[in-house]
Amino acid sequence: MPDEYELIASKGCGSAVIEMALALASLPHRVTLIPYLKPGPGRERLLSLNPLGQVPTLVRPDGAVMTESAAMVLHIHDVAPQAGLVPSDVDRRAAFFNLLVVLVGAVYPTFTFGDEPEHFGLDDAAAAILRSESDTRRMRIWQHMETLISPAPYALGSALTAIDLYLAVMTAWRPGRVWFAEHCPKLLAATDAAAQIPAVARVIERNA
Ligand SMILES: N[C@@H](CCC(=O)N[C@@H](CS)C(=O)NCC(=O)O)C(=O)O
Repeated sequence: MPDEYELIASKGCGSAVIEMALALASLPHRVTLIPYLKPGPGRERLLSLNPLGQVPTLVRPDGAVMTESAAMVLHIHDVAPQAGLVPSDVDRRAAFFNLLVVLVGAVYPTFTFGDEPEHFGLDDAAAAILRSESDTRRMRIWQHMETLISPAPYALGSALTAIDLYLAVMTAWRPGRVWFAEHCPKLLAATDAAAQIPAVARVIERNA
């Protein structure tokens, strides 16, 4: 259907952030679930749209393809500003931009290189080191982010933004909730506030 977005997604992946954003923005869309790492027609199509083979990959109603979640969030905000995915005042926007880029430019790559380190031509020993070093680096980044927010109840104040959507998805990943509860309780509090919103809760449920 030409009037809708197609989100190429995998269960439990960062595509859930964009699924939440599309739902909150009330934009017509369909979700195509694929096993993003498994050779086959789903991955072949993904690779034809996004040479990195990553999800989320978003096909816009006019057929244009977007391959970066932060760009998708900013685009969805352009199309549906009433959803408030990006704050409107200058100070909050500055904090938002900083956190958004930390999430996609610092946190996400620790998974890119740590999740399947053997894909980078490493032997078992080197792969184990890369995984453990990227896990350690991620914990440092989260602890830095913890100092940047004061949830009230959302990461940037009384209104939910796209930062909360990333937190709702990414705090479920390594090192997991138990670690966040001990080391980053503010990030977890913002996560739990976001999870109270029905559209967010539905996507979390579908991705569990
Ligand atoms: N910078 C991308 C990262 C997306 C990403 O790494 N997605 C993971 C799944 S959660 C993936 O596709 N990993 C496979 C790979 O990087 O080869 C974004 O923010 O959208």
